[in-house]
Amino acid sequence: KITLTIDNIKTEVPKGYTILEAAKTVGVDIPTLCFLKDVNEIGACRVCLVEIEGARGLQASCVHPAAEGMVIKTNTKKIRDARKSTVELILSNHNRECLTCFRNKSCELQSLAEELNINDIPFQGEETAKTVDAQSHSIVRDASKCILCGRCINVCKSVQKIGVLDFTKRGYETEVAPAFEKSMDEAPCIYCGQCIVNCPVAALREKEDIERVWDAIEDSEVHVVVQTAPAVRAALGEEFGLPIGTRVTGKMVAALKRLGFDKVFDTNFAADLTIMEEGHELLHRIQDNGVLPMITSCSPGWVRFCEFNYPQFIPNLSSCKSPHQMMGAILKSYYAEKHNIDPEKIFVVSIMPCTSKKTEAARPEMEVAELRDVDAVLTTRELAKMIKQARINFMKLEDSEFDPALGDYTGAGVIFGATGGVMEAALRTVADVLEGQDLQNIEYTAVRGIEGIKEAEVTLGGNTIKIAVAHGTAMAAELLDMIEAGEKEYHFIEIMGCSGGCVTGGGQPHVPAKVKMDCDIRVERAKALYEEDTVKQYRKSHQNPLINKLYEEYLEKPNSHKAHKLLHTHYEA
Ligand code: HC1
Ligand code: SF4
Repeated sequence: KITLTIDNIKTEVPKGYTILEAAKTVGVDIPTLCFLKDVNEIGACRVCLVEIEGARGLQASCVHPAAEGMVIKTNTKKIRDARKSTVELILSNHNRECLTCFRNKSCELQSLAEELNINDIPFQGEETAKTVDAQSHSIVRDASKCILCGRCINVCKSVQKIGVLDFTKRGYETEVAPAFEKSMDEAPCIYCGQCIVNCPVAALREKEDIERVWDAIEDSEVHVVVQTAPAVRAALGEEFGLPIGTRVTGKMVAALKRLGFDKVFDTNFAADLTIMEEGHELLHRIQDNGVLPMITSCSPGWVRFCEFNYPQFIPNLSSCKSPHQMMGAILKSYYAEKHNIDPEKIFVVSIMPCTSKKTEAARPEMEVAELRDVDAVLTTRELAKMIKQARINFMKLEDSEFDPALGDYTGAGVIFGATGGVMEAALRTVADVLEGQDLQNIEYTAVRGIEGIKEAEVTLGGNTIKIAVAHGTAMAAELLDMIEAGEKEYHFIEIMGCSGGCVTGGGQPHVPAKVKMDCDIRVERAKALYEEDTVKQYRKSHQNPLINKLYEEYLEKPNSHKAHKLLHTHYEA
């Protein structure tokens, strides 16, 4: 432990703490901009400057280690002036169309300018033509908004181990972009959107699709169905000022009904359906010497990562479409028939915590009889925008329920949104099938949580099933490398493209880096889902009465010919 004084407050902190961390312990809040805990700790922007008694010049507190006996000041005129000049310099070369900016009111640079009382930019920096790349289905890169903080570069490189983005060109022309002036679309980008959720400004954002959805709602000829992913309910409330981890299922459904969707269903229903299909696919692969380990394929970011970087594992991917795609296929077949609606007149909207889902929905494989499974994918942030556009007072909404036709879901479906959730849901079903009974012990805690790769061995009906769970593509790579090297062997693996699973997907509300210093949003949002699981009447997918009805009336049995046609696909190397 070391003792130091910050703004006249004495404190004791563990060795190895930076000044920024030490200040936090006594409630002294130093502003930052490029800093992103554990990811971008490079002291580049020099906003977090502090004065250390006896040291020459001001020091970047996010990288400077705290030392025994230090006397530190964080709020003197010299410091305030230096911080102000730094931010003025950044703003002088920034596209300052704040009023019409995507990140207006959620921009970390804007908040900082306000805090530092910057009312004027005393000089205009060099203006260079900057690229806007809107070529992909998922992500828009607008270099005129970029402040070169490097957060996205390091998230992509170190958290995801992909490295699509880097500094390119030089001097005033410097941009953060894929190499060789490629579009994101031509680079091996998996569209996980982790760069977006960690961008302090609007340099990276999702490709919006709100207008197309409004048009569909407006068209009285079109039957517009919306479905919500499990993780959306765990974060949407943040857009309306609720604490991180507040579950808003009922209000979310009420808002969707008010927006004018004809039917509001839950992707969780289809998550239950996925478990039926995937659970049986696993049993068949084990019984018939199929390709093992089988790896989940519901995270499109992970699927792209596999296609780009580990194509040798493509045969291991489950042939199941992801839940929201399955839902689309069921809506345009079973549901259309049952309710006598022309499937061509059904417009399916998926509200997802994920930016990669936009590209997934556009994949050529994701259609049946020339009808797209899903017609539009909106992120959680886009849904919040629609609610605000419609001037709905979210906080005053009475809870509402999903429409009954395809709205029922089990606790197993809900936990899909957190890392380990798909595995746990699958085990609940596979265990009952193999044991031939309704098992009471259904909480597989070994696959929960956010620490590294999770492994377990479960003995079911005399069979030992070896499983593993990885989240974030860096961890996925580590796991696949061990399997390739023959160091590990499994039957079933869950991989999600984002660290923490869907709850921290690239389409979720922005959380400022400052807040992320004290709170692990992966943990808080996941809690909201596990809570919902415990209050559901049914907690195993095969107990969902609507799922059983769907098989009885239409699909016959899991992995039937019809189920294959609608709910499965295949990926090619
Ligand atoms: Fe997910 Fe899924 S859990 S992929 O993380 O399998 O996006 O939430 O909707 O489709 O159910 C995302 C979340 C989501 C699908 C399901
Ligand atoms: Fe990297 Fe993901 Fe951003 Fe693509 S979307 S640049 S893979 S962080």
